[in-house]
Amino acid sequence: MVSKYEVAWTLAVVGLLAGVAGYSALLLYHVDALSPHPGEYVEVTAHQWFWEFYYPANHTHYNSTYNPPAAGSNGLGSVTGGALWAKPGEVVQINVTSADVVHSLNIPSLGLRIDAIPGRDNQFQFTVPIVSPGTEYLIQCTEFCGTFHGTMRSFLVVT
Ligand SMILES: [Cu+2]
Repeated sequence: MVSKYEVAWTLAVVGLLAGVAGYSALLLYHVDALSPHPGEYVEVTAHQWFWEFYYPANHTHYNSTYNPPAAGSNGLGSVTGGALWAKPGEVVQINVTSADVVHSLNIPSLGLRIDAIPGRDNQFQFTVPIVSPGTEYLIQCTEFCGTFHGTMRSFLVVT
């Protein structure tokens, strides 16, 4: 014979699991939701071996050029020509794709990584930390993409 306690604890567990499952499904949906009005929108195209940043708002393309640090210094080197420029606290949407092989856009200090895959647009939004203008965050390709993979760098520059 089934006791009323057995029925009660079975129903309690079923209710708890259903609640957790429902809440997880909602959360998963919202984690990937994109804001309809990002502050900055940038199309990023990975190339062997540089980053191309396209700002549709003013129809401008910038290609990054990596300049290695001077001999003997242990700096990161510099990047000229192209960067991801954004204001502090701004929501930035990036669409990441590749013109040749698989690359990966990584901003290690922000814990951000999006694969750049030929023929595919990977969309992502993130909020720029509220820091003083001029702060730079390293962008490094993290998918081995050939000879000069290690120099495929740029910066997120807070303006
Ligand atoms: Cu790469």
